[in-house]
Amino acid sequence: MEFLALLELEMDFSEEDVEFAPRAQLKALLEALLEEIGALLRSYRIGQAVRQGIPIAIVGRPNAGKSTLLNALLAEERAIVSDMPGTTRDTVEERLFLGGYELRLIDTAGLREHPTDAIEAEGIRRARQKLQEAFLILYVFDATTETLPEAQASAPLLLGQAQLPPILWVGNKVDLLPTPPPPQEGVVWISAREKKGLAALEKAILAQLEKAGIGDGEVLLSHARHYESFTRAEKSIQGALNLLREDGGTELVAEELRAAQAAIGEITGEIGTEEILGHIFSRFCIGK
Ligand SMILES: Nc1nc2c(ncn2[C@@H]2O[C@H](COP(=O)(O)OP(=O)(O)OP(=O)(O)O)[C@@H](O)[C@H]2O)c(=O)[nH]1
Ligand SMILES: [Mg+2]
Repeated sequence: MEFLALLELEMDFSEEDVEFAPRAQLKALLEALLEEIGALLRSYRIGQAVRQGIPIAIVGRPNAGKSTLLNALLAEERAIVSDMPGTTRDTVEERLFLGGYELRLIDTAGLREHPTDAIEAEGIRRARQKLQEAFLILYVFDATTETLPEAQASAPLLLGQAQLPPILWVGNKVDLLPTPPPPQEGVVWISAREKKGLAALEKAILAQLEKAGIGDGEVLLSHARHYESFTRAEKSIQGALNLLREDGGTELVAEELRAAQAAIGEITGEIGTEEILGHIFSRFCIGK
């Protein structure tokens, strides 16, 4: 606002050829602004998730106990559980409040290389699709049939994608093991059916979310309208910066800055010309 006021002033005194707005300072300011706006724009994905519920996908082989885990976390019998592999066919989504966050837990069809029928194949396709929007994957494996390294080795093929969100490994059915597995970094051992190890799992989920940049006290963009306004502000500021680098005309630079100000003003409230003029007259004594 201040620089815009100075530029306006320069234009009023254009015949005198004075520079009220130091260009190097203005460039540095615009560069800093671009960085700040860029960070805000990048925060939009997280901001939206925080507002709409953070998607967390529960995936793994058939019969691993994914639906049992969903029910245990929700403390209600939401998804059908059975000893038949391939019980969950479609994705099941439920909200869970945890540590001040609203989570969207997504139970999915068990993943396997060779589905037995077209419905199961479609369920697996949907499960893999859900991974794209998830912020975190809870990869559930049956600890009585697979070790952690085995689960980790087969997971990429089952998940079937290069780009994956962070994975939290969840070894289930420890109640059936003769001795409980030793604690290990990066894996949580649970019994979904006996509701054992759930507190540790919840803690691990929250730790992962914090690692992903959720809840570190940063300002997050969460509204599409704000995202759109900042995108326009970014474009105008970049435009002004390009002009300054090319020694573009003051009028054109001022025009871009006015546009940026108007875009930001849509969020903060209108920034009027009176304020700019107020700035001019509070700092300069203009007269004969
Ligand atoms: N002993 C024991 N059994 C479990 C545990 N968790 C799940 N089960 C059993 O394992 C079987 C499969 O559980 P589900 O929750 O339906 O498994 P799923 O991973 O959702 O399976 P799909 O939907 O077919 O992919 C059921 O018979 C559950 O009762 C556990 O912690 N301990
Ligand atoms: Mg299931």
